[in-house]
Amino acid sequence: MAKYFNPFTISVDYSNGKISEIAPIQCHLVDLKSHFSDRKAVEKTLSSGLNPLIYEVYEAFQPFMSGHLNFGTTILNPGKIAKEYFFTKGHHHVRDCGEIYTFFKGKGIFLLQTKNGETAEMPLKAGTTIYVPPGWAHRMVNVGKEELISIFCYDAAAGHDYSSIERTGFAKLVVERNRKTQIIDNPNFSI
Ligand code: S6P
Ligand code: ZN
Repeated sequence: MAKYFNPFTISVDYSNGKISEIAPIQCHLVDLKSHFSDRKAVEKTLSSGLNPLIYEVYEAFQPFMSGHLNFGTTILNPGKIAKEYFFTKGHHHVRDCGEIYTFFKGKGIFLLQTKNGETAEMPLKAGTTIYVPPGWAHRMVNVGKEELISIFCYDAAAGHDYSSIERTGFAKLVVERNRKTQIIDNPNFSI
């Protein structure tokens, strides 16, 4: 008889999003070089010797496994490169599936877009749960002064397509202008 997969628990520290049983995946500025709109500002920061940690992801399943749900936390630090707030890379899923995020700390904007050119932007704060339907690329942006922390859940076999976003960019940028958070069109976006 086939052995069933063993149930398990993890411990999420809701004050900082860390999960003690899991080693996080870290994403620094150097990993997002081609994603920020002001490349000169990125190069200036890196060449001054700074390479800030932009976000960490703790995920229960690595590698991805069919039939399972992957889940874990994302901790996106506050900060900006020039006028643009820190964000996650953003991706489509290879195998289209929905995804749920619940935010429990911080303030942000969730950016979504389809390959048809539809876009959506959702404000985020502690208590916001967002459903991302299949087909929507997604990125979160931290527009607050503290970490933006969420817990996510999606099909563990979905896989990630980062290359589409690397090629097109996101249709919208989230920037600070005149001390206000603004969502503007990305002049370099192309489908
Ligand atoms: C995975 C899920 C999250 C992200 C994480 C970082 O489908 O959406 O775990 O991986 O928020 O974002 P990104 O775009 O770097 O994977
Ligand atoms: Zn995803």
